[in-house]
Amino acid sequence: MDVHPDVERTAESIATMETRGAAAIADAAAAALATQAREGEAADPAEFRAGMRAAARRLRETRPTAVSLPNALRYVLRGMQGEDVTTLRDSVVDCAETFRYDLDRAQDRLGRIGAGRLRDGDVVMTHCHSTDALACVEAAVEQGKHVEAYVKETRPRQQGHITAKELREMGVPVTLVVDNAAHRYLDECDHVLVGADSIAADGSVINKIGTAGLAVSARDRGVPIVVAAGTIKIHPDTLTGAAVEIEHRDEAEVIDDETRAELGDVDVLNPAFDVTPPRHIDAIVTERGQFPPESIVTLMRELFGDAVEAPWQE
Ligand code: RUB
Repeated sequence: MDVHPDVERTAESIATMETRGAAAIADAAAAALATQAREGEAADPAEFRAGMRAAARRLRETRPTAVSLPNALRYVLRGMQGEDVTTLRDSVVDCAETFRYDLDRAQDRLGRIGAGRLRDGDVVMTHCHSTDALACVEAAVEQGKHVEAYVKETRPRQQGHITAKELREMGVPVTLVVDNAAHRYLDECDHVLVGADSIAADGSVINKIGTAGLAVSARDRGVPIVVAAGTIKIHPDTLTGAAVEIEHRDEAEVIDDETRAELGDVDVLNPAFDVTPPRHIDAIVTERGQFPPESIVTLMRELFGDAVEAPWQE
């Protein structure tokens, strides 16, 4: 079944990482489902539902690791109710709008909770670019606290540059460091502050490759590791033992053609995410409060129950 061209464009933009970061991906996916509902051509309810499922499948296949994407699709498709096309359409559009509004509010709330951990004069170290993590710094700055940041550049795609720019816009003094320099500067930091793409039932945090190593270094230096992640990042499939799939990206992100020709026959691996075990994490800050990683499973059960739906399936 053909999906709306806007769904195709959104899927493409997620796959190529023009739209990136778990929260932004979830938001874009919900918006695309609303467009499919509003503008998709469906002669009857069965066709409408099939079109919505096809759109959700197309969006879901783009990137595997950020659970915010299937969680967004689940939320919107669960709200698809009605016996005729008009009612079905309105229900999806309403639900997508509510989802996007709640996502935004959740990040504001989470930011205020996370800001509570930051004291006037604190220095944070960041990895990659996380809107949830930045919401905590922004709220602290709004509360009048002076916060400074060491920003890891985050090879290979250098999302640290986005973080540096956004922190500067908040007036936060920024020092950009290469990833390998993190350990060297941790003694000058009061917190490591990162986001998450998924949180597993045991409290493991799946985030940009390099997070796990940073957490080990931070433990070694006695610097607390705070994960800022809305509950949309909670991965319900892990309740039943499923592992989170780690995305591997093209080697072209790591080496260019010239380097490839010089190096000859070498394998290049480019995993986009890694898994930080709960013992290396001090707190997970959500819009529902902050949790020690081991207690995330209770929140997960409360939010998802034990049965995880896959409403995009035929
Ligand atoms: C982004 C990344 C971010 C999380 C959280 O990886 O790892 O830390 O997605 O982001 P990529 P947010 O650039 O590969 O998408 O807090 O904005 O949801």
